[in-house]
Amino acid sequence: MNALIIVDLQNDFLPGGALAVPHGDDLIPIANRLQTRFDTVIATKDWHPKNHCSFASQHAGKQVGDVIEIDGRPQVLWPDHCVADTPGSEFPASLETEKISKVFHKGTDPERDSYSGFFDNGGRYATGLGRYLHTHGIDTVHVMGLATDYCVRATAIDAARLGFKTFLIADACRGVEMNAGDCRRAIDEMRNAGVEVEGM
Ligand code: VGL
Ligand code: ZN
Repeated sequence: MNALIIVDLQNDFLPGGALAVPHGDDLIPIANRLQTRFDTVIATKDWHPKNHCSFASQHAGKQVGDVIEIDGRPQVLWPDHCVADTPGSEFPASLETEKISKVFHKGTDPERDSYSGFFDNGGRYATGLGRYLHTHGIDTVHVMGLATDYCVRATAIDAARLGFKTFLIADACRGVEMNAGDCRRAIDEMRNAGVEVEGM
């Protein structure tokens, strides 16, 4: 069975938000249309405490865009974003949410970041998404959302690694593109991980 996974389509990632992804708002009508084609629709939300380690504000002398090391891995520092239970962490008002059967929150631990909807960046703690899909007999996932080069990338790669037949709906994703070519590279990495890229 098929499921649509909508990644991090939240106000803070839309134009005007704290970590705006260019043209992120294009995805609202696209998500509304795509949802009608799937029996199961799942969403992820970036959901941080206000002292989250990925926020530049938590590291003296550091700025947004700097890269530090957390747990032996490089960590990009972001503006404060998607703080749990704030307007920025909500779905946009015009997103249809009736068909979303479950929302998986990630990045909730102040000490670790989580780009993937399945695991934290160290791959140690599961969100429950993988188990949910298995329990519901879902073997195929179609991934869309924000941002191509971070959370979409990580979510699609983990889905493929976990053995789900995984499609990236490329024209239903938008990226941060901090460095030119980031989205292109992310798509290549997804392909190399066994993700089938459709819609481009
Ligand atoms: C994301 C940066 C920081 C994303 C989340 O949803 O792609 N990017 N937190
Ligand atoms: Zn985040």
